[in-house]
Amino acid sequence: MVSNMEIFEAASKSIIDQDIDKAVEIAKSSLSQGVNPLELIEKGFTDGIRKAGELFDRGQLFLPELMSCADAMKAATDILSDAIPADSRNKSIKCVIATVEGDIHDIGKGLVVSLFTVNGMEVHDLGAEVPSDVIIDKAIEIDADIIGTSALLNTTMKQMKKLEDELRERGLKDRFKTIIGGAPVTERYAKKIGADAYAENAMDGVNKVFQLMKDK
Ligand code: B12
Repeated sequence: MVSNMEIFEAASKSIIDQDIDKAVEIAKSSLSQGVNPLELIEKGFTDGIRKAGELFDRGQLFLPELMSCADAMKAATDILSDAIPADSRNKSIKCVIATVEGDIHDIGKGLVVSLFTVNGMEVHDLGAEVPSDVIIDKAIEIDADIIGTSALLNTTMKQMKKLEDELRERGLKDRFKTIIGGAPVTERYAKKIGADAYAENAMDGVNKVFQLMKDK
């Protein structure tokens, strides 16, 4: 019998090895063995993509290889996200989610969309590289409660400040609660720019949204 720890390690390795078939096989077989899909995403596949990022950082992995790692990650997490049990109690919470302008990273944002959806929220996923005015216009159109944005680059996190500034300029700051996330983003940065919450990961995001809705 293979332990969960061994499965997480194999999942992580499949991403670093850019082995899409292996990643899919691990996702499928783990589900049939009753492994918690969220735990497998966090402790297995996410660990792998972060390690791949470190190798890239040290020049030991090139961009096309990192892209193959990302493809394997997406294939596995798509399967696992579909298997997370859904909760339909929070349909009244409407969210607009996007990766900010100039930033193509959408894996983390995709997990946020999946977890918000399975936790019963109505999620409007605008994709990646989305300008702040487009995000705000969509939030107005659907009468959103929450605007969630993701940034993975030091150079694009300033788009989150731009969004806050635009909300203030348009007199909309009190109408929507904002939540931000992504590797370079911190709680401190959220406070500095006036975002309502920061989330370390997708599940933290779900809990923070519930908290924001209580305070609303
Ligand atoms: C995969 C990856 C890519 C893939 C992206 C594929 C895709 N479709 O997303 C590819 C290969 C295309 C890529 C491209 C680039 N990348 Co890249 N990439 C990564 C890598 C390895 C992993 C990111 C990831 O998917 N992590 C896994 C997910 C699950 O984690 P996450 O994104 O952090 O999201 C979680 C939380 O942060 C949180 N969260 C995130 N967003 C939000 C939003 C909300 C609302 C909430 C509630 C929560 C939340 O919840 C998520 C799930 O738990 C990182 C390294 C790293 N450590 O982050 C580098 C990294 C981000 N990339 C980097 C760079 C430099 C680039 C490029 C500029 C490279 C180049 N020279 O072209 C380009 C970017 C081009 C552009 N304009 O955007 C740098 C950024 C440095 C910096 N700080 O500015 C990093 C840190 C790598 C490095 N160490 O050098 N990249």
